[in-house]
Amino acid sequence: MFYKIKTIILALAAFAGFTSSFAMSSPQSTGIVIQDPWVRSAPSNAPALGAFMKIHNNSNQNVKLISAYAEGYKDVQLHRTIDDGGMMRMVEQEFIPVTAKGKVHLKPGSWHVMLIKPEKVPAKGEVVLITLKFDNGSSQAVKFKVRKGKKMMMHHH
Ligand SMILES: [Cu+2]
Repeated sequence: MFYKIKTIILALAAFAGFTSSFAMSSPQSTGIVIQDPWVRSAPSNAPALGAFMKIHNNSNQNVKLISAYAEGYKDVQLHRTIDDGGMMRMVEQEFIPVTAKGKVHLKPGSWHVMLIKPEKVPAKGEVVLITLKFDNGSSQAVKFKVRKGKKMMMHHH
């Protein structure tokens, strides 16, 4: 019994060691970590698709997401949805700021990456590779999974 527990603990320790070394060798040496990247699924004739994620900035410097690129789209823009006197409107942004030791949540109704004029709208479950460029000189290619968006608002009758 004692041996069994010891084996499990050793296995856990080995696993923890593996995952932490894995994290260190990934391209996040700049301290920018992308979490939960996803593209909202859309009808096959959709003129644009929204891409969302959490950007964590573990560095001591403010950074800006300055551009995004994906093959198969006419343009990829940085957007923010704003409340313009009760009208929700998307406005193109020059950058998306992420404060030092902070994070920004790109989500429907807020900051997002806009994939414009797809050659072919990706289906649910497919992956869109988007390259994100930051003003600290780093860039990373991130796999965004296409999935259904949560319902954005409830209608009260
Ligand atoms: Cu948009």
